[in-house]
Amino acid sequence: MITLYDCATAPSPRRARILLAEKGVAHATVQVDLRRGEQLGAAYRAINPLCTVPALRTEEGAVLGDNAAIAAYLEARHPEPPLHGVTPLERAAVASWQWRSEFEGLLAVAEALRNSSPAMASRALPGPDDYAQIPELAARGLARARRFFATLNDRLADHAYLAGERFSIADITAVVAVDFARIVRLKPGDEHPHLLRWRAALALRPSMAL
Ligand SMILES: N[C@@H](CCC(=O)N[C@@H](CS)C(=O)NCC(=O)O)C(=O)O
Repeated sequence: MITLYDCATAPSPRRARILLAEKGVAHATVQVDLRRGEQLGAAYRAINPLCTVPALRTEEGAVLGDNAAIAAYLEARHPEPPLHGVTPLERAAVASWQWRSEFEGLLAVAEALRNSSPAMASRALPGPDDYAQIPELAARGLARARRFFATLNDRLADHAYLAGERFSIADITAVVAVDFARIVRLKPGDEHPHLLRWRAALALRPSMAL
């Protein structure tokens, strides 16, 4: 049985949850308690030495330790519906917006949160090693996340979805970043009408409730 190592409250595994639902892949779920540091314990480290969620145990028994591997595997194993684009140009657009949603969106919010939250002192980055917070990065992350909201709004002014007219994995990553931003008190507002329209349209997909 395919098994997702998950944490219901964390944004990165939400990306995998939504992707599995969009692909219609049945799977078991194991919750990893990040608040109690279970990801750093010996049992989980033996499953995923990166000490992060999500991880996916495949039908073949391999463990995929990050979203990039999980997305590549699921697209190859379950090509329908295609979530990485179909035409060469669509595929390029998906790759670009996927990268931007990770770097300008998710990582910006993570930078803001992880460098300011007292609960994350010495855990400024995920993974097996401890890193001290750099308070200046919190403000920078917030500024970058605000810029990302504006970037999405501009892009969605003349496109139904981020990579064009077809829903793709880039939309999954971007929506997870936008929703995650609430944790640093950032929400789309009246100045983001296109972003709000896109978010409302995505809300109709059952996967988005996950
Ligand atoms: N590159 C990884 C990043 C995963 C990641 O950062 N996961 C966070 C939860 S959102 C985590 O496991 N954090 C554990 C920690 O902070 O120690 C992916 O997207 O798969």
